Amino acid sequence: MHHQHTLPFPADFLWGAASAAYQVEGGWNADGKGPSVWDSFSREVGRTFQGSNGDVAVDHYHRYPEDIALMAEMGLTAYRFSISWPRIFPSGRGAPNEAGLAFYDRLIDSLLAHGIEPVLTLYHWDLPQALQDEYGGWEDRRIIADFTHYCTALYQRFGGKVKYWVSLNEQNYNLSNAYLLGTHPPAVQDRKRFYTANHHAFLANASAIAAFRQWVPQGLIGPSFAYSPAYAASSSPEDMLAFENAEEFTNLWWLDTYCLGRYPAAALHWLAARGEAPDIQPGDEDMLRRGLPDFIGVNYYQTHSYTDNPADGVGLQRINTTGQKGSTPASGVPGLYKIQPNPHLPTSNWDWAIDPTGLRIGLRRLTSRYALPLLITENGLGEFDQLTADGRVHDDYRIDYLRSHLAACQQAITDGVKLLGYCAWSFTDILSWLNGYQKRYGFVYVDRDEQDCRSLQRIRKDSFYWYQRVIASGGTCLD
Ligand code: BGP
Repeated sequence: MHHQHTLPFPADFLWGAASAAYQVEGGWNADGKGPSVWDSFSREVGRTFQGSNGDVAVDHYHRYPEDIALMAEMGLTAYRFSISWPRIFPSGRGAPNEAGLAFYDRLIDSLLAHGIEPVLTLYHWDLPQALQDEYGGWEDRRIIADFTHYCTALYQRFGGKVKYWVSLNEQNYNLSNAYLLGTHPPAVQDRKRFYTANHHAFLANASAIAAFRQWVPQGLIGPSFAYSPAYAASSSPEDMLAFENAEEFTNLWWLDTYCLGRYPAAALHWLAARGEAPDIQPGDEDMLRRGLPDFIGVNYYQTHSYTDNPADGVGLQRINTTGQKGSTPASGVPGLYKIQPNPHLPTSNWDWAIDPTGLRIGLRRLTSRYALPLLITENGLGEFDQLTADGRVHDDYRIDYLRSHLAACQQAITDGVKLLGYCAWSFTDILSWLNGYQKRYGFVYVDRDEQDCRSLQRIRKDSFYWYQRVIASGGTCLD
C-alpha cells in the first residue's frame, strides 16, 4: 500500500523503552532474593560470553533513581521492566519476600511520580532455581499452579497502580534455546521435552491471565512474542511450502495458541506422527481459551527467509554470539525448512537482517489474523558501541535503525493496525544473555565490561537526544 498521507501516532501512544530484571538489576542475592536458573547457569564454565553474569549487571537495583531521572529527562512515557520471580519467592512458592515486593513498589512509585507508565513483565526467563531442582521447571505441570500463585501475589500488590502487564516474555525464543539448542538453562536438546515445556508454559500463561481478570479487571495483559515474520526465499512452490512450514512452526504454534486457544493443525499432525506432540489432557483446551490476551506484545528484530530443506537436510544451529559478521551457520529443521540469507536486506554484525518493512508486514499479519491491539515490547539494534575521546557515543547506525522502524510503525498505523506503543530495546546498556557487554542496545551507555564493573557511569548516547526529540514531537519529527 502506498498511502498519500500517513496518520499521526495516537496522542496516547506509549513512547517507551525496555529492560529485564536479570539483565539490569544486579543485587543477585540482595534482601533475601533466591537464586534463579540464570544465576546458576552463568556460573557454569563456557555457558555465557566470557563468563559474564548478572551478579551486578548495571546495578539498576541500587541505581534505579538515577535511571528513572534519565528516563524522565528523555521524556519516556512508558518503561517496560520485568519482576524477578526469585526476588518475590526465593524458593519459587510459599510466602512472599516483603523486601522483594518493596523494591518493586519503590520502582513503580518512582516511575509514576515521573509520569512514566509502568509496563510490568511477569516473567523474563529468571525461573527460581528451586523449581528447576524440585521438578524440572517448565517440564512439570506443577509449574502452572506455582506461576499463577506468583502472578497473583503481584496482581494483589501492584494491580491498583499498574495498567499494562506482559505475561511471558519470548516463551518461543527462551524455550527453543533451553530445549532445542541447549544454549539457555537447562541446556537440553530434546524435541519431545521442548514441546512438553511449551505446553505447560501455554497453560501457565492462560492460567495467569484468567487470574488477572479477577484481580486486575481494569488492566490489560498479553504475552511478548519474539516475532520473526517468515518470507519465502523465492516464489517456487517448494520455497512457498517451506515458508508455510516455517510460519506454522516458528510463529503460529505460539501465536494461535495464545490468541485462539488452539494449536495449528498441520504442525500438530507432524509432531504427533513423530511422537513429539505435547500431552494435551482433558480441560487443557478449555484452560487455553479462558486465558486469551488483551493485546500481543511484539518483540521484533528481524525477518527470516525460508527455503526447502530435505528430510536429511541441515538441522538447527546456534546463533552468532561473536559479532563476527557472516559467521552464522546454515540452520533449519530437516523436512520442514531452512533459513536462507535474504539478499535484499543489510545485516548487523550479528547477521540479523535489518528489515523495517518486515515489521510493518508482521504487524499487519497479526492484526488481520487476531484482531487484537499490538504493543511493541522490544525493537532495537545490538552493536559494538564506542565511547569516543569526546566522552560521547555516536551511534548514528542505531538512530537509523530506530527511525526506520518507527516510520514502519506509522505506516502500519495508517494501514489500520491498532498500535498501543513502542518500547525500544533497551533503555540503558544491559547484560546480553549470551553476548556479555560487547553487544549493546541502550540509549544510555554504561561504563563497564565483562570483567570489570568500572564506574558504571551512565552516559547519554546520540540516540538518547534523538529519541528525546522524537518523543517531544509526538512522533511528527523522526529526523
Ligand atoms: C530478546 C530478549 C531480550 C534481549 C534481546 C536482545 O530475545 O527478550 O532479553 O536479550 O532479545 O538479544 P541479544 O542480547 O541476544 O542480542
